Amino acid sequence: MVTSAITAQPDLEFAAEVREGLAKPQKELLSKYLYDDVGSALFEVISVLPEYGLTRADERVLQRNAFEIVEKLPLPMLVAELGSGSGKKTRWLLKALAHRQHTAYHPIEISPTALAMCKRELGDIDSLSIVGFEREYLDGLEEVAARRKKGQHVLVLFLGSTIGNFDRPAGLQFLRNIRATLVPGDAMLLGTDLLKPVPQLLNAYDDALGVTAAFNKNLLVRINRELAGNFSLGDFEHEARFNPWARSVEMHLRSTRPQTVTIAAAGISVRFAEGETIWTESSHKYTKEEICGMAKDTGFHCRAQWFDHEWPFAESLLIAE
Ligand code: AVI
Repeated sequence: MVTSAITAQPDLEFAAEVREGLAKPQKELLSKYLYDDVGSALFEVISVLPEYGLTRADERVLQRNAFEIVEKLPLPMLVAELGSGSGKKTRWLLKALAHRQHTAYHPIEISPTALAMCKRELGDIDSLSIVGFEREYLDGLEEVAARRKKGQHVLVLFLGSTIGNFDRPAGLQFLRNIRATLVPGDAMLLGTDLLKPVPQLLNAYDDALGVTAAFNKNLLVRINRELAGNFSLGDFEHEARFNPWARSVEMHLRSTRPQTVTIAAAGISVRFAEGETIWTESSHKYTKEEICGMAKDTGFHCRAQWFDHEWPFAESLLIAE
């Protein structure tokens, strides 16, 4: 069962955030807008591309270590997953957990399509009940935490290195906000992509087939459709670059000629110089030690970590202090 919907006016908010982002000296669009239905479908394709090992690494670590992870969890517990996506990567862990206790699983997603997919994907697991929340992460988590019964802990799943899409200070603040909704002894399983050679990272965000380029450019298509923009797709190209100071891969859209773009519903006309870019996303990469440091700084301790060695990736079990 999927409960209620957000009733904000996304178009007004979208228009305001596009206006604000394109007025900055380094033009910027928020990465959350990459994920409309088309963007989410393209991301599913990215996750099976040979160049992009992140999602498969996440799944492998969870599949190989599911029983050991469950051994280390404070039971009984209910599970909240922030940004479940299709739910595919969570299957093994939920199966292992449902083997030990009847498990209430609460995927939290702003996309109703993802929630429906998740229910379809995981609906066959015995001793698992699924109640999804169509909410922003922290609002949804507060609702889930309020459902805990006496003596029950909460496990927060934040997988797929989604934390990497925050810059480092914002990532820390997000962990602090999560901690604030938990009580001591509650747990969080955090999936993070680890630093790897720059050429490998750049390939992962600029694949030969151009799926990531389409994922990035879809943001312009979305602005054209939803905000009456007139971006000409042929005049922008996808670019992935490594930022060594931020230790992140950045996605940009580069204007290939001087041009002016009008976005009627945002009430703006924006000039682009040749070569100027719009920054659309950052994916931060971590070391395993850094993750435990982040846990310590935000009110958790790192109880255990599991790794994938084919595509360096870590699953860290953090316990609220
Ligand atoms: C969802 N997120 C963790 C992905 C990442 O790797 O940062 C999104 C993505 N962007 C381009 N490729 C994948």
